[in-house]
Amino acid sequence: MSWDEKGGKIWMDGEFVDWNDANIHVLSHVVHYGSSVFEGLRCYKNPNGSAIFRLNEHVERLFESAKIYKMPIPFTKTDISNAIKEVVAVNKLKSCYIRPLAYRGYKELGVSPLNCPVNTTIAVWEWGTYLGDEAMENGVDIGVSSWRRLAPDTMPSLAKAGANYMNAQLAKLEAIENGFDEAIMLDYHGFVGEGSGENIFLVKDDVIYTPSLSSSILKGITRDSVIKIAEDLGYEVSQEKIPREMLYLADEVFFSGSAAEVTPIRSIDRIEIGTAKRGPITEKIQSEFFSIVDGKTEDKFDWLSYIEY
Ligand code: PPE
Repeated sequence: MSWDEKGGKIWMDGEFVDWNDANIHVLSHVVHYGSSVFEGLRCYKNPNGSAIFRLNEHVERLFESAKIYKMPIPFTKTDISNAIKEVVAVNKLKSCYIRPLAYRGYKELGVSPLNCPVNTTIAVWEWGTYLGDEAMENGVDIGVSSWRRLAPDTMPSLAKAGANYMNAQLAKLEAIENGFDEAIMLDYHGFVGEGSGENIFLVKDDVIYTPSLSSSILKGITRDSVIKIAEDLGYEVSQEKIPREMLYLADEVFFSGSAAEVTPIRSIDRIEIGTAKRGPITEKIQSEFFSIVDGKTEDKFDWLSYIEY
């Protein structure tokens, strides 16, 4: 199940459909108005089996995103959790990325989505490191985008909606054009927000900082995992408004995300961060994160849901 093979099955509204037949009509509401909400999860293979990381939290957030957009998903949370596990098992994948998505489908066009059905789909594929294998050790180079995050009274950042990623695309395209691996966007007020697909953390004098939810960010589940791991390791973690220049002065900066996992950042706007390589606290958190998902340490936070094949 990869984009090259185009094999395997995709779950669509309760049925398993061949990858190549998982199509929708071009006049579906979502195609015209971006009316979708989605999730991204990872399943990790470890010596005890294969386990999905924080399944319940992702399903919960999918339903929260749908609630904000008044999109009634015609399945229960348990149905979706079971379907997520099933689609991994049916595709016989041990380690993969999982993409559940709910969207307004095909019935009529016009801005109001109310007459359009809500369809739900879950796809899986093998996805390696998000920003490159080498990045996990050496860090990435990022730049502050000229595009800001969504203003709080424009589109809700706490909803993981497909349309939010038009904003993310602008930032990502600009980053690529400028030769950066990734962008970091400021919020409407000029404080640090998040990357195109990641939350951000910085370390200064052994204290860990991350933007608060009022900076138009997604409430990242990896962000929450990093906070819990860091606190468990004895670090103080502060969620607050972060001025842009605090990024440059940090000892360490890193991204978190389901796709990005824990990725160190070595430069911002071509300014070296700390020693311009993965810092010691980033390394500790990253290694604890991978020890949990790889089953090397006890799953003390109860984050892993094992798949039955
Ligand atoms: N902010 C944004 C804007 C975002 O898209 C993600 C996830 C996060 C923060 C981190 O959230 P979490 O995954 O719950 O820790 N981005 C998803 C999509 C990436 C993509 O390229 O597509 C992801 O990581 O799955």
